[in-house]
Amino acid sequence: MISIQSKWRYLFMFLGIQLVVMALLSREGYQKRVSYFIRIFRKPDTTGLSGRNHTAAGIAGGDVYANLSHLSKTHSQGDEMPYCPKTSPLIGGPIHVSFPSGLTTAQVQRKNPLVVRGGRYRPPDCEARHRTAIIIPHRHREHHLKFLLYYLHPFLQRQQLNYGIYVIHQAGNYTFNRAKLMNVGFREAMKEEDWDCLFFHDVDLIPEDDRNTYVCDSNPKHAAIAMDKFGYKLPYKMYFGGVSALSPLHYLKMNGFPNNYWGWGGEDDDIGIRVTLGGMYITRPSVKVGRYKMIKHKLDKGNGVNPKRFNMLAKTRQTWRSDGMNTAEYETISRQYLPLYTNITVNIGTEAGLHPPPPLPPAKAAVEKTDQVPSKATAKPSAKLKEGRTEKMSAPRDR
Ligand code: BGN
Repeated sequence: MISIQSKWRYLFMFLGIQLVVMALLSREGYQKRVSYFIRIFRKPDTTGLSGRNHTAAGIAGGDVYANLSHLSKTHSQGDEMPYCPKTSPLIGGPIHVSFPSGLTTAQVQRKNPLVVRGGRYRPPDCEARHRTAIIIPHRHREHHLKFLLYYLHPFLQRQQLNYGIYVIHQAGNYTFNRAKLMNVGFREAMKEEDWDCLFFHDVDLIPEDDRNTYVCDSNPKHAAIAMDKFGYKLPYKMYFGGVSALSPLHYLKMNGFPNNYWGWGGEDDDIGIRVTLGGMYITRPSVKVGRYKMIKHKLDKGNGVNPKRFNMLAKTRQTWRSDGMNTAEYETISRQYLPLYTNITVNIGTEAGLHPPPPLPPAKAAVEKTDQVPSKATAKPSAKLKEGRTEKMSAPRDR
């Protein structure tokens, strides 16, 4: 018969052998499997939004709100405020990004007490060296916007920027036009402030490293060089999508962005070509720093793939001077200064113009069999739309 004492002895021996085996496995390169077992016994992070963690590619990431809490609410007065240091002491490198389901806009507001009306911020303790506007083309992506704001506000505060966030919301249900909305964003943001840099930012891309500074270079900058969806690599050499940064001068040199890319694809390539046509080149941060996590989603309704994009891209060289910020027509429907951003809702019209003719009654349409007016061009402007202000951009300065 085995006594109780010897039972304990066997149990300890068994556990000891287990530990030795795990140590050996770990030494032999099975660290991943061992750490998997260790993680099972660790207490999970219930909020998913704080603390250190690992991104998809295994780089440690910190809490984006760490080291911001000590910033005081009162701005220093008068001339004596010194310039912020060239490199912000608040920058911490990799950021942990996750998307928990319970996040609310009120929580994002509470986390950002120094952000004022319209989503504006400037460092409380020093004079910012840079003024950056973030332009976000938007429709039906409120959920993504909430996450972007949760991460972007502290990210920009850590960089000690004077910044403002503009969400440019396309009114109506006609096909989405990302590039034209960015033209609107440029014009509307520049009306408010002499921004020295504009970041054109997709709503579903979250920066994962705050060393990716949101300031402009001497040439247009493509910031989203390494996205998780492309395996943290540039998908092709001329890629200019996701997040890009241009100074007002860069923007004028390339006549802004094209207005006629309706639907998904090609407009970012057109913008990339314009950089070269404007006599400039594309700069990029390193792949280590220009990392982004994309919030997963399906292709939106109203943003189907644009079948004309290949033909249009082939003609950019001929069209860029006559289609761009000098021809972007739109009507501002509303401008709201919300606590976390400025929301500008615009009518950008359809392929048939700003005020497309109303659709023909079905019987007449069948007789005429016309296919000149696209079938979706039914965005009849409402009374509210008609009240809006029509904008036509001024011609770019000669280069
Ligand atoms: C490209 C798209 C881009 C898109 C990237 C990444 C085109 C034009 C035809 C060559 N370009 O293929 O718009 O951002 O993929 O998804 O479709």
